[in-house]
Amino acid sequence: MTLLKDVESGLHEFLKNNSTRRVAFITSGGTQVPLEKNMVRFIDNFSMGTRGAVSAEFFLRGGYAVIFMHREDSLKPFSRRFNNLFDSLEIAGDEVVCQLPGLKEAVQDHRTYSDRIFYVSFKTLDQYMSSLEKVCNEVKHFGSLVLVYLAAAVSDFYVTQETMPTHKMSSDKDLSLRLSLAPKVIERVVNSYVPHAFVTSFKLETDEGKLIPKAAAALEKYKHQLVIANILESRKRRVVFVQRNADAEVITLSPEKLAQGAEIEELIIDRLTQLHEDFIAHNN
Ligand code: 9Z3
Repeated sequence: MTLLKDVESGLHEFLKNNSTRRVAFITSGGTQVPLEKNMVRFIDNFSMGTRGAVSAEFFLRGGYAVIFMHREDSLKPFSRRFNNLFDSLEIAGDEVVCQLPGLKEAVQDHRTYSDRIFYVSFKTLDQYMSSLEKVCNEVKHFGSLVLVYLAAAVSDFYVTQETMPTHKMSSDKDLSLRLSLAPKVIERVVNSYVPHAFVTSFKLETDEGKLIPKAAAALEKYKHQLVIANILESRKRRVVFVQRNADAEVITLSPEKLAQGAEIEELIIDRLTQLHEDFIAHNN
């Protein structure tokens, strides 16, 4: 695939230019699952990629080089607040004035960090899986200096190529879908793609009672370094860090801070940077 080849050579160059830095490899946004080969219909999910985009900003501010692997058209660092840009423009003759608070700073930050962030996009689950492998291959030699941050909302189910109809499914009768369980790529990430990296996955649930047991089970199964557990509804103000052989750590953003515009990703990345630092010290 030429597209992936371009990504590989661009990424190679990027990593050469950032060879003295720690690397945060972030995945962000939702994966799409096609239902037809000539796709008209698909399964998708809610994620806009806020978690990944905000986290990327804090990793950059913390000195990391960032590989931002995101769903096409999902939110990106610095521009993420300005999706409704055109609603805020005042146009007088040829003059365009934009009074949006923070816009100037965002443009400045975008420029400041442009040499330290590399973008890779995906849309479908297949593209997500193959790009994940390619990027891991490129960063592998950074060893423990790589922090993998799997924030993308990845589909657990998909339609296999063998069972996928070629053409648009007809709508003259009820439709039964058979979805297969998607492979858990985290297993490959930890055991084969980047075995020396610090790997953080996210666990998303809607039922509080299942959150910590599921996070702990994922850690036990894949033996990676950290699961950040979050509930859909409260994800912007509360997360739990779950590690093996340590007590669960709750991180919360107070209502006052939230109202002032603070973001929980700042606290997440602060703590994560410390954990990564310890990890590097013990693995060098
Ligand atoms: C998350 O849990 C992220 O925090 C969110 C962020 C997707 C909730 P937003 O895009 O939301 O900021 O609105 N991501 C991981 C979800 C996931 O798919 N995890 C899988 C699992 O739980 C695989 S690691 O099994």
